[in-house]
Amino acid sequence: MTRGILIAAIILVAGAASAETVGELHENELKAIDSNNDGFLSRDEFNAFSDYAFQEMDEDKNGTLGLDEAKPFLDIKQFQDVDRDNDNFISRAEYDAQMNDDFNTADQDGNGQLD
Ligand SMILES: [Ca+2]
Ligand SMILES: [Ca+2]
Ligand SMILES: [Ca+2]
Repeated sequence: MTRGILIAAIILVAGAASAETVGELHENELKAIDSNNDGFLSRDEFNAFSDYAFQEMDEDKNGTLGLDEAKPFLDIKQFQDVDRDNDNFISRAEYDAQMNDDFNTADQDGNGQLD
């Protein structure tokens, strides 16, 4: 199973050195994403964070992530997992699809929030 890009994006935004799962995120890292500070990561908060992370990675602002842009955050295996049509670019649609999968995977009890 793919490790997904959720963790890479969290590392990017929150500055976490490493985190294997959302459950292992430290308080400070969660706080950076948990904008209403209720200790849970809602779908809306996740989407806002996901959008921010994409903008941060998309250095040339062309709406896709090339290998060079993604390299600091994703290994080649992760990149290929996300690049579903294998054109060597991660489009916004491919990114959103992956982040959505990652959210659903992390939301083990299916309540729409990560805690
Ligand atoms: Ca929240
Ligand atoms: Ca780009
Ligand atoms: Ca692609």
